[in-house]
Amino acid sequence: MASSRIAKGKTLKRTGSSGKLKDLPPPDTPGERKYKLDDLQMLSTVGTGTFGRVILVKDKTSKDYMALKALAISDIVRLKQTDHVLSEKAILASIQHPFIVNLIWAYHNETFLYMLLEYVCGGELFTYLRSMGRFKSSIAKFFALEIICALDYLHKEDIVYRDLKPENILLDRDGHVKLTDFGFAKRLKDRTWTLCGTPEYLAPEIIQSKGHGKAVDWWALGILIFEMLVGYPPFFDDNPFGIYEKILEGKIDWPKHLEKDARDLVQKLLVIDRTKRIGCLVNGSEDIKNHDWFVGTDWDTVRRRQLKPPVVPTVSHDGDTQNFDKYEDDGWQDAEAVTSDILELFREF
Ligand code: ISQ
Repeated sequence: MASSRIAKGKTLKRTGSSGKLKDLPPPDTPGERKYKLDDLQMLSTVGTGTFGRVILVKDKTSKDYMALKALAISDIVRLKQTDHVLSEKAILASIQHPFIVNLIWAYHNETFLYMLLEYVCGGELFTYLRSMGRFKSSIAKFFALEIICALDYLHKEDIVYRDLKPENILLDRDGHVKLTDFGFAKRLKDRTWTLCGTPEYLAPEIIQSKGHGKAVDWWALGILIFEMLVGYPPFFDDNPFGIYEKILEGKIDWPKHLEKDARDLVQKLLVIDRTKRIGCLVNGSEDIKNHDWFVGTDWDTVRRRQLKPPVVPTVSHDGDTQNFDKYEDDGWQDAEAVTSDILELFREF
C-alpha cells in the first residue's frame, strides 16, 4: 500500500498550573535537582528531528538514564520556530501526568537549547503497530484509554496537543504510554489558525483554516484508533494534498473485521463538523469515556496506571536502546554559536 505515512510519518513544517493530579503515583523521575551539562555522560542518539536530536544520557553521579533533547539555536531561528520551542518548554514545565513524558531540567548556552526528559525505553507505539500489523481490540483499547486520560488532562489545563500519532506515543519499561514531543502543543487563549500536524491526522478545520481548538485532538484520536485497529489510517495517499482531499470528502472504507462499538466511536470522532464531534459537545470528554466501546472501564484504574499493559517491551536494562533506531553521529555538536541579540530571544528558556 502506498502512503506517505505507512512508513514513519514526518510532521509537517510548522507555520506559523501545574495542576497536579490527586492520588496518582509520583512520576518515575530522579527528583528535584540542579544539573550541569557536565553531570551528564552522552551515550547515543535515540531520535532526530528537523532541528534537533534526542540523546540517551547517564547521570554520572546517580547513574540514572535520561533523554536529552538538544536543539541548535541557529536552526530554530532559521526555521522560525522560536515561539514554538519556547511554548514547548513552558508547557512541559507546567504539567505533570503519568502518561506524559516528564521534563526534568531545561538549560541553554549560546549554541543549543537543552531539555532533559525522563528516558522512555520501550520505543514508539509506531514500531509495535507496524511489526504487529494491527492490534486486536483489547490492545488498541488499552492504548486509547491511556491516551484519552492524557488528552483529557491537557485539555483541562487548556492545552491542545495537536500532534497525536503513533510516533509520538512512547512505551515505558512496563508498557504504559508516555506522550512526547510538545513542539505543536498550544496553550489556548482563543482559536488558532496555524497549519501544522501530520497529513493523515489533520482535522478538516485545520486544512480549511477555520481555526481549531481541543476538537483537533479528538479527531486525531479517531484516526489513531482506526489506525491501531486496521493497521493503516483511514485517509491515505502518496502525497499530502491527496490526503487532504480525502479527509475533506470524509469517505471511509470500513474493514469487515471492525467491531460495531469501535466503529461507532471512530465514526463519532471523525465527524467533519467539529461542533457535532464526540468530545466537543456539552459533556466534553465524558461522552467519549461513557461510549459503549469502553463499557466496564474504571477510569480511576486507568489513571493510576493499574491496567495490565498488553505489550511489554523487551528491555535488558534501564539504558537499553534496542527499541529505537540507530543514528549516525553526524557532527551535530559542531553547530555555530549565535550572537547575543539572538540569544536574548531565549532568555526565558
Ligand atoms: C526517549 N525518551 C524520552 C523522550 C524521547 C523522545 C524522542 C525519542 C526518544 C525518547
